[in-house]
Amino acid sequence: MSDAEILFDVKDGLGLITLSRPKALNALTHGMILELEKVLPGWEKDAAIKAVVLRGAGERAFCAGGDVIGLYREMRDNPSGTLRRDFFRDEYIVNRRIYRFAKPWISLIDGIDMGGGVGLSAHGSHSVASEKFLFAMPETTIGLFPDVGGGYFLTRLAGALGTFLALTSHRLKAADALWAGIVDAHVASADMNDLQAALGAADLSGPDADRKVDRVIARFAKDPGMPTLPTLMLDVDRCFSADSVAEIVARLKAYPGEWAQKQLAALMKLSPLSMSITLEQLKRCANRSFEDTMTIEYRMAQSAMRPDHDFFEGVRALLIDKDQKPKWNPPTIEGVTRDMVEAHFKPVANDLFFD
Ligand code: QUE
Repeated sequence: MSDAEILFDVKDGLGLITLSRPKALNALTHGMILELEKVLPGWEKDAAIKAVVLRGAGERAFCAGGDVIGLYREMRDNPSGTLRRDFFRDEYIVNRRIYRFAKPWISLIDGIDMGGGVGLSAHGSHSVASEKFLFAMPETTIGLFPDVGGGYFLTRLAGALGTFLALTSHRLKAADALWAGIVDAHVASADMNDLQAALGAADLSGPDADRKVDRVIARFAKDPGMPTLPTLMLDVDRCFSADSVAEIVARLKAYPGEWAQKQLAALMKLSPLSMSITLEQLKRCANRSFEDTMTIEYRMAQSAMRPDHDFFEGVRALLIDKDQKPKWNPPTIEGVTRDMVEAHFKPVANDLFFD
């Protein structure tokens, strides 16, 4: 019996973590983030733990993102609260811990993996996706930007794929995520428990631990079928490799075929400010270290926590009132000034730096 939102267990030499808010699609709360940062440093040093396995409770999700509803409620009900300052800081510290983790970090992703969930999986050494896997970085939908290290992994994908995923919130299933390099293998949902048991039974010692994990996963891996991205990449690169949101919109308008017009219609619903800061984020984070990226994203997140920012309007319209009609400010791409974008990249009083 437990009402904990996150469960920790050590079994067969594995550190097992279960995200356990199934009714909220295991969306990450500040409490879950603090628990992770409390446990992980010890696990990293503990000789009895050879690897970490991360999973989500319930049938639907690995992790749908950060608990943005909690942030919205604090903004509305407790303007002087500290959650908005601390949530992103502590989340990004965990993202960085996973990126630098000294042992295999294996996410068994058997459902929705979006936003904050991607921050817990993509920076680890191994991500395994089932047929229920569904990936997206959907933050521009709610007036935010693809954080949790989006600036790091999205800028390392092929061509303009990262920009496309960041701006459109395009969803990927296992075959496409495997093709893109966002996950490492496809394993059937029904085989996930057996894979975990095999990892527990395996020798994962020594400097070659990651390769040993590869070999265990390979015993369970299946062909996820044909990816759709290879045929899409020509269009993605031609339309999304532009320097500005206005130029991407212009290219989509001029591009023949149904696909481009569909992307255009999708972009027209999103926060113009979100799209502009996201493109700037990707430009600034390309070829930067993980730590530099998190410093940049923390500055951006603090800008987005102002009560009049599109972020709170987006959460209100999509997740609280569910009217699906956010009133973006400014309402058009032409209305976004250079100063509005630059303001998201200025140092903040409690800047996040790593040593
Ligand atoms: C964009 C997002 C998120 C989102 C929807 C978006 C996000 C997030 C959730 C979410 C989903 C279900 C829940 C919950 C939160 O939705 O980050 O608490 O029960 O966490 O369009 O970025």
